[in-house]
Amino acid sequence: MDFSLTREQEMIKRLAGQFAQEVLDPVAAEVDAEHTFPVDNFKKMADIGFTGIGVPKEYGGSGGGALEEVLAVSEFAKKCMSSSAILSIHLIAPHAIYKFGNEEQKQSFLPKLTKGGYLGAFALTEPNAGSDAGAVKTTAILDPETNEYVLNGTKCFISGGSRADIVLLFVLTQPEKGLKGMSAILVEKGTPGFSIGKVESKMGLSGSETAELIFEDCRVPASNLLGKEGQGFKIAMQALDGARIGTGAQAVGVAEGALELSVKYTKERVQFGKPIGALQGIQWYIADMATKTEAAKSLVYYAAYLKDADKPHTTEAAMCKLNAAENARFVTNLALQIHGGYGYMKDYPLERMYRDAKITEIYEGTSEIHKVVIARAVMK
Ligand code: COS
Repeated sequence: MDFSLTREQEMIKRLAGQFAQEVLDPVAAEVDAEHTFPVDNFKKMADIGFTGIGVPKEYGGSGGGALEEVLAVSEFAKKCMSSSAILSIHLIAPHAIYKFGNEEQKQSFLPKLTKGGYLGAFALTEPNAGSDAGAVKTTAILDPETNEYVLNGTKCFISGGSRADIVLLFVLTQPEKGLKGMSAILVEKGTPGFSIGKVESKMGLSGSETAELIFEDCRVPASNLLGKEGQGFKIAMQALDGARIGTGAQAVGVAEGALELSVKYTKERVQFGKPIGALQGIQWYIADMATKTEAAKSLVYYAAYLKDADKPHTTEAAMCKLNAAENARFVTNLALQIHGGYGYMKDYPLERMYRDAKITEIYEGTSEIHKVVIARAVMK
């Protein structure tokens, strides 16, 4: 069993770490305070090739797979969770197109998403279809005369939705069949009948704008159907299997970032005549934070390894995401506690990391849903 990264993977990790330090860190607080999508950060990610991770070079991608994605996403999350989430969520659409798309769709959409600076979004959730993803109500009915799908319905809580150029949308093409009538369709920004509704005000992850997407008699060419009619639910679930590894990576990254800050602070902060790191109570905090984060990272890497080896990874993706998300909350909470009053102030990044970390227990499936997925597999 070899736990080491290859030279290329070490290089990606280093490059992503440097990018996070030089590009993301300086604007992370501002992105959070202004609640704005960091357009420049995303364009720079595209210029370097981060937005094409997991897609072969022939389609404008940068190659690599789930582990390379994990490395980049984690490094970003150490400094700016919003930017890390933007990358991780963006990658769902190109990965799904690469896996399920036909050659024409790959040629037409992938280069834009991998290196062209186009942002992708994943639109499954609806007001009444959250954890119960099969309860989607948005319809796409084929008009045989024009060979277009006519879309009607509303998606909500769509990460990056207000900025996305290409939306991977889940709809019912045969509403009478329920989730077996679900299909995946690609919708481009600017398509008549497609508009942005409410942009949410959130507790954290403020740079990753979360929006409502509204479809009113929106006509999309039938050639934008990804895979076959009726395959939508499985495409969504498989896309989420990958996305959950990405969320696990975000959670590991934010925990690592909070731990690094805490270690530094415990050496600098003097109370009772000595650095607080000399106090055993603080050492125990640091030991727990480091051990649990290392364990969370191993599980995320393992799920990524399974995905890259083309092995079943639904359960491990759920496990790694569940565990890393719980750990991110645990570690950012302790990191804030170690920083005391300073940690609670907006002058320090701890309170932002604490707020941002919470979302990893909710999006791409709640912790409770992951327990359902895991228990079903274990108890089968
Ligand atoms: N990969 C491939 N196929 C899958 C799958 C996966 N990971 N998970 C389920 N399926 C298939 C099943 O095999 C089943 O196929 P058959 O009918 O051919 O047997 C079909 O999909 C329906 O599966 P299931 O019966 O398990 O569906 P449920 O309605 O019980 O839902 C959960 C399953 C709860 C796991 C699903 O709804 C889910 O993941 N919910 C959370 C949604 C989510 O993460 N939302 C966040 C969106 S992005 S912020």
